[in-house]
Amino acid sequence: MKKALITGITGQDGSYLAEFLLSREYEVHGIIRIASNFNTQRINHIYMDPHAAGARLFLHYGDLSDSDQISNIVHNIHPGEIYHLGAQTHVRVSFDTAEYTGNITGLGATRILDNIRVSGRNIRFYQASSSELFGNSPGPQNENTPFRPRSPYAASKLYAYWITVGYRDGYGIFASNGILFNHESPRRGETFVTRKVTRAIANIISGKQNKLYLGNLSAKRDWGYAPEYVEAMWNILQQKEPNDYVIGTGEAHSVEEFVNLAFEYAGLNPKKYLEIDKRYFRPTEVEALIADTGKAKKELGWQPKIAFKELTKIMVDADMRAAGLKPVGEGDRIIKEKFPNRWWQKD
Ligand code: NAP
Ligand code: G4F
Repeated sequence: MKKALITGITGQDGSYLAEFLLSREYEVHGIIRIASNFNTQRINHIYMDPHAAGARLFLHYGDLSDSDQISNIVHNIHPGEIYHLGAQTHVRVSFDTAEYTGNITGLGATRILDNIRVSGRNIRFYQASSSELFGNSPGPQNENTPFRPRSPYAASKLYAYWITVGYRDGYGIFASNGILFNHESPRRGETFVTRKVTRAIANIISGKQNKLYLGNLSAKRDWGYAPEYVEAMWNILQQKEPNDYVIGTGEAHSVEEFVNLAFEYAGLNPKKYLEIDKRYFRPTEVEALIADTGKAKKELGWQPKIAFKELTKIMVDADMRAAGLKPVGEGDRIIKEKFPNRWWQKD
């Protein structure tokens, strides 16, 4: 049985990836942080009592700041594949927590890679690199576009990107970077802009919120659908040789477009609710990200099915349902049509 270790298993991508790997008959191990409240909401539906016959999902306490814990986990599990997704992932917050972000988002990768090196085992390593690496390099961005990071988060991811390349070239480790553009879903963290908007819509209709405060509306992002992106991660580790790949949709839209589309889909006029609050602006912004995914299409055969408009509808429907409201319905229909054999449970 194939065995995988996922850091960041409690996050958006980690939860989908765990579900995907279980559907492929993997034994899945995940690292979770100790917290004073449960932080496993996104994986509760796949959790199995480890004593139960046939259990294939196992959770281990660990923190990416603690080399000893990481070392014990890697040593005891002997995974064939490690998906390193754990990180402080919020760009705006990284300006307030620059050193911490460097420690977790940057050095965390070294802590894992060095364990692979010392173990001498044949372990494949996936680094969750980000389109934030490109910063203000003009798009469309591909694997040869210069990196110009614009935040402590992006600078930390830059370090992790190059340490991954370094361990591949220097020690022959199968280590690959997936340079993923923004990907969203009903499981997206509530403080990222798409989810903040779709939750606000459900709250406004429920009468629990009457204003939505946002920052820069003009920034453009290449937004895709997270379940499709975790399939790309797996695909990257199944290649003959390690390599680095850009993953995105090839379409860019502004935050303002997302807001307008989501509100109008739900039958609301955004002008009535939207306010700008300076606290959500960043000292340095990444104005436009758009992926050139030629390499991924050619070498991985990977192509997304969900584009911007569909993603928006899927997210609004899911947040309406979560709030106990009747979804508009198009998002649900799109999922049914495009993924008749989907491997993830309904959000
Ligand atoms: P996410 O939802 O924010 O999840 C982050 C995960 O990292 C959570 O499981 C979190 O645990 C864990 N984590 C944070 N600090 C940790 C620490 N000190 N020790 C151990 N675990 C820690 O992120 P995501 O959207 O799934 O993204 C997954 C990865 O892809 C991240 O590395 C992110 O930077 C990268 N990425 C994401 C995107 C995107 O658009 N989503 C695009 C490009 C790259 P808790 O649940 O306990 O907080
Ligand atoms: O949703 P965001 O916070 O995502 P951002 O900064 O693009 O980062 C996400 O994607 C990266 C991949 O490119 C990942 F590496 C990273 O881990 C994370 O998942 O912000 C998107 C845009 C920004 O331009 C921001 O300034 O939305 C703008 N924005 C406007 N108002 C806001 C808000 N962002 C947030 N979070 N909250 C607002 O109120």
